[in-house]
Amino acid sequence: MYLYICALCDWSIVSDQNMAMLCVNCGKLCASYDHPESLHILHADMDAFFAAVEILDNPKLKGKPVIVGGDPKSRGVVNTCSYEARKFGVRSAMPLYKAYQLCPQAVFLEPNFKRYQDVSQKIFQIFESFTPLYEPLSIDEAFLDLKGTEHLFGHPILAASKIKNHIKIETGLTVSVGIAPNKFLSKLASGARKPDGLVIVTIDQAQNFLDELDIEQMWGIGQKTLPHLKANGFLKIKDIRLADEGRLRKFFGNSAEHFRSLSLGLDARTVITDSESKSCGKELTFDQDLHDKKAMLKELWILCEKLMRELNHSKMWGRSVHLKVKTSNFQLITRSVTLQDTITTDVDLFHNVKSLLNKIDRASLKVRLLGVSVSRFEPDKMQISLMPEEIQKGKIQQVVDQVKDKYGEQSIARGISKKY
Ligand code: TTP
Ligand code: MG
Repeated sequence: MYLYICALCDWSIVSDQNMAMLCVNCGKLCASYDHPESLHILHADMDAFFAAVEILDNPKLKGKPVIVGGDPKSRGVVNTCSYEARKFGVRSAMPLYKAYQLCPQAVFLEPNFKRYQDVSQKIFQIFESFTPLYEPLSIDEAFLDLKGTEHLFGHPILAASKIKNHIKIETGLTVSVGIAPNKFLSKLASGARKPDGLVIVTIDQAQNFLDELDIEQMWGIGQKTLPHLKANGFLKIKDIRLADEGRLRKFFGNSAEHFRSLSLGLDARTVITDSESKSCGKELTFDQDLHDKKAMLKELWILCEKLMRELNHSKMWGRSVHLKVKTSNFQLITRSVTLQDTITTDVDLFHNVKSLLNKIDRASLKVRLLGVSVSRFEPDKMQISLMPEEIQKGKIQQVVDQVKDKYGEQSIARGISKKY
């Protein structure tokens, strides 16, 4: 399947043939995109965000190198800078004195976070008006999954132009957008032609697009690992794709397969909305490290009971359960599970946490902290079950909560608490 879009008037048509298509309105040659149904993940990132807001508020700064961060004689760092300042090598997180050395003629400004937050809110309202399925990544960027919005805004490529226009009209700012079959590709696409870019990477283009990118662009490679990889010949993302199995394992260990997949343009991660990414949890640090499973389960039951009570009170029922274990030497171990239905009782929460604990190798484990949290909330959507035992469990939980509300935390205990 191919999608043809006219760059001048946005006329579009889908065809199963790959051919030269002329726009019926303008007679211009249309751009063509293979597998258009896969192009639904959009990444949007505002250009030089803090600096762009400052220039918007003071148009005299337009065209000048502008550095947001504060007084260049202070000990702070650069928040961001305009693209004019970037030509001199100034970058985010660089010490201000260094930015001054590189570009003394720049206008240095104190950040005004309240103002940036307000603009950010407007931008996210625009994202939300296109789809409820958006995942904020920071103050100025988000992923949007536009699947299913075609009847409202046309193909995501057309929706992307509309989003860019809306943002420009509502805020006066420019945004760069990438559209691709997955998060990894769309994020790289949005950064490929900044500022004010719109880059589409189709399945067929993914390989060429990635092969040319420097290894720095690969997600998840830390600053410390980079020089080591480069010294060993991994300079481009292509070098990961082409490395043989043994070599990849040597440098990437257990993550070899993960990085290989990314280098091939494969990324199965879905767009997670804010309500899914938020979590609520309880944790406890112990005066003396815990060694045996029974002691751990006893503490976990207490955490589950407290957490579930809080969640029931705020009517927040989530589908993902997370267990956090910190060892005496500060190693952090986490295990998670996502369930079909939301968790509504402490007993269910505890059983899931217990299964997660069983997944951890506890031999010679000394535990200094345990934590339980729940995420992927479905607000006000307590799972309705018609199974008699589920109804029964829900009723018992309600009674337990009511008794505790009225007579205090210690007034009633489940049999389970006596077991551990
Ligand atoms: P970015 O989107 O990383 O940068 P940017 O929007 O300024 O520029 P680009 O066109 O490359 O996207 O970050 C968004 C804002 O977050 C940025 O304007 C300022 C702030 N920020 C910091 O305060 N410190 C930092 O180290 C970074 C990276 C960003
Ligand atoms: Mg940005």
